[in-house]
Order: sequence, then C-alpha cells, then structure tokens
Amino acid sequence: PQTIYLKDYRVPVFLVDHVDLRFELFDDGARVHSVLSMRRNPGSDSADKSLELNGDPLTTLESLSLDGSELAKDAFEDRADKLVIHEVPDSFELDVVTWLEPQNNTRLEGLYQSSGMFCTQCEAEGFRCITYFPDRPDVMARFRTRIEADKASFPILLSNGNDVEKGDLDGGRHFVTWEDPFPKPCYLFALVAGNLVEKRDSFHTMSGRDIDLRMYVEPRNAEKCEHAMDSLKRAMRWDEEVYGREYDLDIFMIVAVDDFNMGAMENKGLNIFNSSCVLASQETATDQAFQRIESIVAHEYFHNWSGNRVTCRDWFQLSLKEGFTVFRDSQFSADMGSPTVKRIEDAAMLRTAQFAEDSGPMAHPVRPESYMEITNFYTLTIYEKGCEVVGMIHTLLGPDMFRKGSDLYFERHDGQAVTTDDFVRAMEDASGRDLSQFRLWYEQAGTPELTVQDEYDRAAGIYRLTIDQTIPETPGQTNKKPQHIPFAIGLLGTGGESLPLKLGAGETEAPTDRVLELTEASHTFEFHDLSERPVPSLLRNFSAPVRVYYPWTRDQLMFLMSHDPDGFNRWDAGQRLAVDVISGLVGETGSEAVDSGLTEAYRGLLADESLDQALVAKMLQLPSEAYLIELADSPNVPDIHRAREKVLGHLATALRDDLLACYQRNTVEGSYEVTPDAVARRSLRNTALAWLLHMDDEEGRTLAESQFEKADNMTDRMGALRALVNSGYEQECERTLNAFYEQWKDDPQVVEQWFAVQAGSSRRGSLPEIRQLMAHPAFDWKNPNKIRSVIGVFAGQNLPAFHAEDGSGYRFLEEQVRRLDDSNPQIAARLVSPLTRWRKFAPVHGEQMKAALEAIRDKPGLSRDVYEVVHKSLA
Ligand code: B3K
Ligand code: ZN
Repeated sequence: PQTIYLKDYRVPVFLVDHVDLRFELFDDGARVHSVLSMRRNPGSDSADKSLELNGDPLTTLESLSLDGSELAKDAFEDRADKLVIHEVPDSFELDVVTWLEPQNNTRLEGLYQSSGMFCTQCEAEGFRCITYFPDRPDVMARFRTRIEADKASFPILLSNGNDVEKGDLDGGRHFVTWEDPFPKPCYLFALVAGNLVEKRDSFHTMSGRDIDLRMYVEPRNAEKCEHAMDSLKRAMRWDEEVYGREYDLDIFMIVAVDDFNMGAMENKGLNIFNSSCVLASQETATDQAFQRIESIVAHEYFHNWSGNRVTCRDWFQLSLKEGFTVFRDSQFSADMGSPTVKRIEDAAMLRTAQFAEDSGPMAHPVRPESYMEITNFYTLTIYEKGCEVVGMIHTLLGPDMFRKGSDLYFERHDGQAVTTDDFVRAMEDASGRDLSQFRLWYEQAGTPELTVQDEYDRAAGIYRLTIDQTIPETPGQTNKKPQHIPFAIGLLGTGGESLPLKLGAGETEAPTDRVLELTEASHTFEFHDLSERPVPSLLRNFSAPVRVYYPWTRDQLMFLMSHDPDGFNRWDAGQRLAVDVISGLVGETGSEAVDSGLTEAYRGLLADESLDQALVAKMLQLPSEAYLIELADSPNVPDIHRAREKVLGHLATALRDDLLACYQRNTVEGSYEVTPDAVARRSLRNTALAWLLHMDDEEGRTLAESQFEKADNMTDRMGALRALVNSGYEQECERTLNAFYEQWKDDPQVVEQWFAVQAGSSRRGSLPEIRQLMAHPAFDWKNPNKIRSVIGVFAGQNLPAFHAEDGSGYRFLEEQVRRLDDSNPQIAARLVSPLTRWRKFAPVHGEQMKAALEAIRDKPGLSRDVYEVVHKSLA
C-alpha cells in the first residue's frame, strides 16, 4: 500500500458545483445515476487536461458520458480504484452510471444493508464506493438526490436537506427527491431507505425559526427514542447559548442502524447512529449509556458547525473537526451534569488509552504527516488529545476570548474547507495572543513528561517549584522542542487552607489558583511570603495532557484527598495513593499487609455524607488494570491483576460494615432519573455490592439477587448481575445470566451488554467460555457491536485472560483478526490494537504477541487497514 503525505497536498484541479443523483434500489443491487457539473479550479495552476475520479473495485461502471455523448473506450481508463478521463474541457457535465451490491457489502462503507434497510457511511472515503467522484473533503458541491424503491418494503426514503418532490412509480415503486442547499463534501452525503417508524418533535431557534426534528427507527424501537430527542433539544439550545450557533436547515433527522462500524455519523441534516449509541429506555440502558447517548447526540449535532459548515481541507486536518467537536461535547456534558466527574472520566480515559497510543508504534501527532489508510486515524489522539489541545487554548485565552476566537473562526471560514492552522490563527487574531509555540501540540507526537522538584527557603519565606519537561521520541520524531503547557496549580497550608500564590515579592493581592505557562525545557517559579512549607496541588483539573512526576509521600496524598479544593486533584491523589499501594504488592506472594492509610481513607469516603457523592463514587473506583499496566515498565499482567485483587479483597473485608451501610443509605427513591445525584447513588450501591461479592459475602449475595429481581432499571439490574458474575457464586450467577438472557433475548442492545459482562470478567471469560459466547445464536459475525462486545471486550478488558502466560489469548485474537480481515477490514484493524504494544511487555508475553502480529502479517490478501497497523507495529 501507498503512503499519503501532507506535504504532497495540492488543491483540486477540478471542482464540482452540483451533483444530481438518482438511486434505483432493488433486492439484488442498486443502480446509481450521477450527473456532475464540473469546472476547472481557477485556484489550481495545473495545466493537466485529464480528470481523475476515485472509485472502488466492488463498484461496476455501467456507462460514462461527457456533455451528453457516451465516451469511447479509449477516451478513459477504468483502473479498479480510479477512473481517468484523458481529456476534458474547462467546464462540462459528466454522467456516470454505476451498479453496486449493497446486500453483499460487509465492509459497511458506502451503500450497504442493515437488517433489511439501506443506509450509507461515507466518511472518510465511502462515497467512492457508490459512484466515481473526486472523493476529497475540499471538493464541496450542492447535492440533489432522488431515491426510488419498492413502496411496501421501503416506505421511508431519506437523504440530506429538504424533501422537494415525491410520488408513485409503476410496479409498486415510489420515489422521493431531496435537495440540500448547502455545498458539502461528499463524505457528508447520506441515504436511508427502510420500513421505519417516525418520531417527531420540534425546536424553536433563537432567531424564531421552527425546526422539524425527526427520528427514524425500526418499529420495535419506537419506545426508545425519547432520551435522544431530549438530548438533541438540549444540545441545540446549548450551542445557541454557548457558541451562538443556530441550526440552518428546516429538518433535522436521526436514524438508528444496527450494523455500524463506529458510534455515529454527522451527515448534513441526516445523522446516522449505531443503535447502541442512540436508543435507550430505563429498562434497557444503563446510566452510563444514557450519558454516552446524550454526549454522542450532541457531538454529531455540534458537527453541523464544527465539521459541516466549516470542514476539513484534507484528512490530515481531521482533528480540526473532531478535536474541537469533542471539546464542545465535553463542555456540554459538563454543563448538563457534574463538571468534576466529567473531567475525571475524560482524564482517566486519556491517561489510560491515549497515553498508551502515544507511547506505542502507532503514535502520531494530532495533525499527522502521513497515513496509509485514513480509517486507522480515527484515534484517541485525533479525538481526545485533539480535544485537550483545544481545551488548553480555552484555558490560555479564557472563556471570553475563546468565544471571540470561535466566532471569528466560524465567520471567516463558513462554507470553506480549512486546516488546524486556520483554527489557531482565528484564536490568535481574536485574542492577540501568540500561539506559535503552542502549534507544536499539533505537530509533535508523544506525551510530555513533567518532572517537578520543590524547595522551601524558610528564612526567606520562598517556595520554589522547578518544572522540567521532556517529550519522548515517537516513530519518525526525535529531539523534540519544548511545548507551551498551561500548568494549573495551588498550594495548601498545613490546615488545608488555600495559600495566596505571590509570584513577585511585592505582590499584595494574589489568587489561590494560577495557571503557570511552561515554555522552556526547565522553568523555576518562586512563591513569596509563605510561612510554612506548602503541599503543592499540581496540574489542577488536568490542565494539560501530560504526565507529572513529583515525589509525593503517602501522607501528602491522603492530605490532598481530603483537603484539595480542586475536585479533580482530590480524585487524582486517591488514584496515586492506590496505585502506589497496589504497585508495592505486584509480584509479592506472601501476606504483605495493605497500607492501613488507604483503608482509612476509603472508610472516610464511605462514611462522609457531606461530600459530593458523585465525586465519592468516582474516588471509590480503584485504578483500572489497564491504567496500572500503562504506568508500569515491562508489566506482568497476571501479577498486576493479583495485586489489585488483593487490595480489593483487603478493602472489602476491612470495610464490610461501611459498605453495607453505604448500600442501604443510597437507595434511590422515586422514579428513575439520570441526575448526577441519582447516578452517584446507584454507582455507590453497585460498587458496594461488587466489593461485597468480591469476597463472597452471603449478605451481599442476597442483596444482589434481590436487587436483580426488583430492579426497574438496567443500571441496577446490570450492577447486580456484574457483581454475581465476578463472584464465586457460580450457580446463582448461572441462574441470573440465564434469566437475564431469557428476558431480553429479543433486544440486541441488551444482548450486547449480556455478552460484554461475561467476556470482560476474569471469572467468567476464560477462552473456552469466550468461544462458547461466539457459538451462541445471538452472536453475529456481520454485526460490529457483537464482535466488539465479545472479542473486543475480551482483549481490552479481560486482561489476565488475554495476557495468559501460554499466549492463548494472543493466538485467539490473531485467529479472529485473520477471519475478519476479509469481511470488515476496519473492524479487524481496530481489533489488532492490543497486540501492537508488544514491546512494552515482559519478553515472555512480548515475543508471543509479536508472533501473533507476524501471523496476521502473513495472511494472504491482507487488507490495507490491517497491513498498516501490523507493519508499523513490527517496524
Ligand atoms: N465523523 C464520524 C466518524 C466516521 C468514521 C468513519 N471511519 C463520527 C464522529 O466523529 O462524529
Ligand atoms: Zn466527530
């Protein structure tokens, strides 16, 4: 496969002004008539007379005419993935007819079928599977789309924009024509045809327009739309209030699809969602799912401005729309719930998974320089680190200047396809700040490491903080320059009070919270007028995506856990303490004691009802195995697992009465609601239950069984089931799993959760049990959600089994990747990810992981998607 480089970017030689599409949908395939109005781009200096269009080997070209005349065979060349017309005039109309087989499209890109309905996924390069086209985001055109299909089987026919014409055709067929007034890149094109029910609502915009809101789902899901619809309305209002952005079309549509490679897609006016990211009822979805749906619905909606009205010039700029839109949806979720908890969740994910990506063989900058398969670059770095980068600009500029910057960006670039640099420039121009060094965040890969040293000069009353930054080498990048890092801090006195941060000797008024700006490899800051040695609270609210090293003592951490006014750092102090305690036990086989400080800190958390319970619920979660592995050098996963289990067992035993009291106290009265308080209470109860069952407590088991029976919502039902699955009560567990399946076997979203709770459990997810799940009638190789909930969850969450010493977990994954590579390369490439980090692990594991990668590499006909990941990992 070929590598594509950012430095090779050239403006398009030809532009498309208008696209007229006609889809004829049949049982055995689809015919697509496309009429392109094209002209030479005045901005291109190329004199090339030939026209190149992208295509796909699975699409058949039926006919091709230019300005009304069919092209002779020697006037063009049909090369599997490309169509070259040797000579075209400066302005012309091109008619292309293609034939596709959506019913056989297992890659789920372009036009495909899912549970009988037709749907599309065009980002990034799926439109070329539908028809020959200049498939690149800087070619923006107006689309008109006519869809024809059997009326009884496909009563609903949808595309982007407004429906302008409809009618009946011969043979029981009908058609609808859609027109989208906004020019857009073809990756935002969408089509849906199916037998769907429609749920309607409306939204009154800030300028007084009424928008028609419609959701389309399969009839059995009719009762699962309310939450997404409410989330949509909240997101629309929020974007008006916080960013001044109003919706532009008259209709906004959401469709739910069962077979979908990703979470959702922001097609103009017609967002398409993976069913699991949009459908919810209290009976079938957990609190977490409710929150995820709210944020994804908002994310896709926010793309209407950050992505659609202003789009990307090329795919190297992907983070322009994704990083910014994730930032927008995080702000929205923070405003809808608990900001501290949202920040904790985002930072935990980043530190666990993005830091791992950033230190592995697939590490790449937020704006990559090259790729083979763009689909592999929908990564945590582009999305989550990209969000952090925008968040740092927000921190450096402050909310008001940031808003001025975003206004300028949207105004200046409306209707254009631009770059991350254009975004930063708008922020600079609006604020007057110089972000030239800051741009390195887009260019340099790798997680900056900050080493903090301090000293206290009692005689002078001065406390000095010295912060050194280094950025590790990543593939293709060495000797990095220091980056511009906003480093938020506070200092606490021995009584827990916040001390004024006087940076100059003469300062009288000083804040107790400050954002230090690091720009050099080493920086020293002096804080004056301090009569005692303070305890530093560093990187408050996780103000930058960096690793911080400071030699905290356990006493300091316990002190911060109960006194830091920054909620994020309170949580972080608890995590660091727990990491320290667990790491100290890794590899120990005797009966080493667990630090009683940790036990007492947790006892305090469990008992103190005056604390923010949402924060307490987070603080009670021990650091995940994945995070512990990420922090370790040459980790031995089974040892880490045992050490963590030991600490958990110790805590559960020592805190038994406190857990029972916490469980009883946090009963949620009244009807089900997804408020921060109710979510926190359910989470606390379920944590207490999980801990009690971890040590096979009889009372815990009774509580779990009765909670399962009585639950009126999925959070409680799943909490009880999960606790049983991870306990030693095999019979009760078996019985409960069966009852659960019997009750929900007709609901795919619930069956996916049933798969995942088993596949992710170190007690129920042994390899033979995983194979049994895959042989289950509900498992489906064509459905990405099923693959993720069994194979993905096994390799990503059931870490002691995946990293079994005999290498069986690795060979299992190798087998599944090889199998999937033919049918769905995108999903196959994502599944490889856990193997890519083989160099990190102790050789007994690493060598076997490497062997699995080599076996995948040697599969005949390997897809470009998997090829790129495997080759880069072995390089
Ligand atoms: N933009 C889509 C991602 C499409 C990925 C295609 N391989 C979802 C999102 O980020 O909103
Ligand atoms: Zn997105």
